[in-house]
Amino acid sequence: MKLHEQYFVEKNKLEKLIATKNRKSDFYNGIYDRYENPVLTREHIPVEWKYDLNPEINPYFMERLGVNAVFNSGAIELDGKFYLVARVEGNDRKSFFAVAESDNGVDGFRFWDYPILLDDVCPEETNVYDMRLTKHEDGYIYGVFCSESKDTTVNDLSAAVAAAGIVRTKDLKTWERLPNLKTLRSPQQRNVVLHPEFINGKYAFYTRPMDDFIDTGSGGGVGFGLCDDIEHAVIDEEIITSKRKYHTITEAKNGAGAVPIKTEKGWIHIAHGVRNTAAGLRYVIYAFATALDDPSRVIAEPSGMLIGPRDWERVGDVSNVVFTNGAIVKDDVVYIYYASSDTRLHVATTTIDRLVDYVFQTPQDPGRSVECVAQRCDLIRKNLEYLKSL
Ligand code: M1P
Repeated sequence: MKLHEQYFVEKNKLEKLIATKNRKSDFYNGIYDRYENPVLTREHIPVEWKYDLNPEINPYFMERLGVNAVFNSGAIELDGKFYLVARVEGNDRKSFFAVAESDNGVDGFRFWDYPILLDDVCPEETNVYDMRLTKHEDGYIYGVFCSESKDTTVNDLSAAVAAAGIVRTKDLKTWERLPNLKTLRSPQQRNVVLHPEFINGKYAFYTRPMDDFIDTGSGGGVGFGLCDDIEHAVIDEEIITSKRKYHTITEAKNGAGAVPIKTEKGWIHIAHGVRNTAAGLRYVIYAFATALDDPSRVIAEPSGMLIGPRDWERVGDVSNVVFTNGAIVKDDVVYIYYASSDTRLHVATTTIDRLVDYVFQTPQDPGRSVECVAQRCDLIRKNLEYLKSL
């Protein structure tokens, strides 16, 4: 029997999509560029992952294992190529990881033949997602992700527990699973990121202490903790770096995103902040810097968001969300991979110089409307005076 004719149609659609050039859009803020197309979507999934190609078994060429979304992706550059470890969510709601590769970081992303099959070392684990990839100075690439299990201690069908899973690799092909991170003082963890350098000879993690699966409760923001042994990672004390604050973009919660970027002026962090609204939680991306000699100490905190959901980014499975867990720096260009509305993945590009300028020169949030207006009036007055002087 021959392959179903629709197979070729679907294959051609995929090849055309991968070959589509991605151009900068006309969005302007001087800080970063946005692009016309997402870099990864559910349409990028290989045909062989969804259909049984054997016409005897699948005469109607039906999707047997559909894919719902491709979004929050870890990112890494290796030997000049751009790699994303994407969160792929099946129609069955389970997420898994898959590597997609591109030569230029803005288009042409193609999934490898197989997704990543993790070692099944954690029988209670139901779901995995949002891997952060750290090129650590110990020589390994670490993937830290959310490992989600059912909370069997309460009588609630949807109660869950989030922990930080850890894997390591040298080539993104062979993955060694390590025991999950233990944080002695925080019952749950999500959005955990491994710092790329040793701090006082120890592994350093950005954490997100949480009392509950959704609510961070007493968790005050992005945490920071040290551990001696990555093969049995245990963090006792977590101190808070970037704090949640009342009436800001981080009021409900925040979390580390991309692995911090080392610059001459400090470590630059690209994270997410969440606030509550009548329409539900709103997720935006923000940036801050910490000191080179102490990556837990915040030294610059520009006001407000860096990236907010715009136009059609606002709509998707979980609307009004932008979220990042990966960025790549190559030849001083910074590629920030961010997902919109838990549905698809985009890229925004900037440069190290621009990012440093943004983080260190953007004024802080003064905290109250009246002071924010005064801040803006000051800018306007200086501008009008400057224009008059020309
Ligand atoms: O749905 C939005 C995001 O929600 C979670 O983020 P947080 O832990 O800060 O609430 C994550 O599950 C993330 O995957 C998701 O994009």
